[in-house]
Amino acid sequence: MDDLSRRRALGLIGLGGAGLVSAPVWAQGMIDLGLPGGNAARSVASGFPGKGDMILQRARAPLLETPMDALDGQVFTPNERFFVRWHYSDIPTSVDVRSFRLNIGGAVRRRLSVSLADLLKMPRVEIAAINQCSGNSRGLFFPRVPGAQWGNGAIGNAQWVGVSLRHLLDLAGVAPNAVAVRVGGLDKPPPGAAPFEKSLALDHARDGEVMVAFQMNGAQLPMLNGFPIRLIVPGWYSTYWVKALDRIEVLDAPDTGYWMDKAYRIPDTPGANVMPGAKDFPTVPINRMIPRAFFTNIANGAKVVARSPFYIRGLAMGGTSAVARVDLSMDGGRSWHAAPLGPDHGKYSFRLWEATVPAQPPGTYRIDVRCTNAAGQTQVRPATWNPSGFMRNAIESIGVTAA
Ligand SMILES: Nc1nc2c(c(=O)[nH]1)N[C@H]1C(S)=C(S)[C@@H](COP(=O)(O)O)O[C@H]1N2
Ligand SMILES: [Mo]
Repeated sequence: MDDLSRRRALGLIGLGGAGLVSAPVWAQGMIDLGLPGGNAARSVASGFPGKGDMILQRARAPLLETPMDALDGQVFTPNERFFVRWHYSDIPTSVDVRSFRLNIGGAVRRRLSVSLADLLKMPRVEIAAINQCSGNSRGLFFPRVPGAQWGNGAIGNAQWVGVSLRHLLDLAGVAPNAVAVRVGGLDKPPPGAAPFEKSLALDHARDGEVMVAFQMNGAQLPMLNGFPIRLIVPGWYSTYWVKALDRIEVLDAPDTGYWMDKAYRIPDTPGANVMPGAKDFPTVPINRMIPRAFFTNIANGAKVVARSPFYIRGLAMGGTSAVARVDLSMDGGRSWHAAPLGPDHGKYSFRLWEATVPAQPPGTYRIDVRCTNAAGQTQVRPATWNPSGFMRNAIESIGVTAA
């Protein structure tokens, strides 16, 4: 799965020249997550079932972030390095695959109770899709916001195989007055709290892309990523990607549950942007993802050899449209240069980008990366802001010192 094994010879991209930026300017773009030793020194844990080294945000309920090196050089994120996020600590630790049932009910002609054996016999769909937490990169928001202080690693991409939600809804027969589809999983709320349930508008649920997945990168789902089945909502933030899915309920009225009505809402403004301190703005449930690009083989503060070209690469995503281009700048965004892209795995997948930066004299440089999708959406500076730290789409930067 190493796209770079197919790497073609690259020309030097036209970066540099007037690209020298003084340290104080680029330093403003660098935000430290405020942990001892800086971003690179966050604690790493390897003791979680099915997981390798992960950045430990919280042990219970688990919040495990993917280190950038696990995202480097490949578009599909290995299952054992895929990030983990649960809200409630009572999560499934084992599932009896023979007695497990996915129940489908509510506004349907007939209720269904589907075994895993039944599910595996149904027609399959397959899609490459990025799973990204709404709060990915929240730790980079400024002014700072409360919540899990994710760096850029609350994201992963996988090849998913499963059964389309439309197929299951057709088997149950959706009632004419249905408007939405609510899903829930095996994790349990503490007394008095609402179960973690999310819903999609009926047309979205029936678009043929939303699926109940039982396979992730050719293997069964890791327990912590929702074994035995989870919802996949291509192009949408992962709050909708309900794990350990055990119930689907067709609703004849909009979902007014806590996790749709109160949580995971964004300002109803372009880019979900509000002024820090703003209150009482209208909100909508978070929904489609937007373009992003990341550096994966080089981090802020990297040292490179002066007067020698150096190779940089990373990943880009388009959100709900394909990655159209990834551009780099070394003059603070005055000029942009297209980076060559790796193979296309579909519009919901990561796409690899790479570049060779021409030799630079000794000094400190800022490199910016920006993705634009086929619908013309792109990344911005200054960064947008909202009090939940959702939907970051700032142009990402790293500072590099050539010496
Ligand atoms: N059952 C269940 N599904 C869930 C959640 C949860 O708490 N319970 N969290 C959601 C959120 S907010 C995220 S970011 C993703 C994380 O998916 P992952 O752990 O597979 O990376 O799961 C989603 N699905
Ligand atoms: Mo999330």
